Amino acid sequence: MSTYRVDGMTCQGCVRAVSNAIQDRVPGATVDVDLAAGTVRVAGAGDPDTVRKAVEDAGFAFLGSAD
Ligand SMILES: [Cu+2]
Repeated sequence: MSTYRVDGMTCQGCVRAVSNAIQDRVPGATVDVDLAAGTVRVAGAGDPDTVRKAVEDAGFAFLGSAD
């Protein structure tokens, strides 16, 4: 389980976009977005770089690990 800080998420649509982008690249991953905190928790993904790419491709700013 890893937690990352992601900037720019403002609504449930953003939550869905980020979640889908990560799950597309990391099949089987469980993604838990905390909108208020601006964090994304990913279970089942070992590679932070893959998560970063997914977040950026979805149009959000990846700010690194929040662990
Ligand atoms: Cu949104």
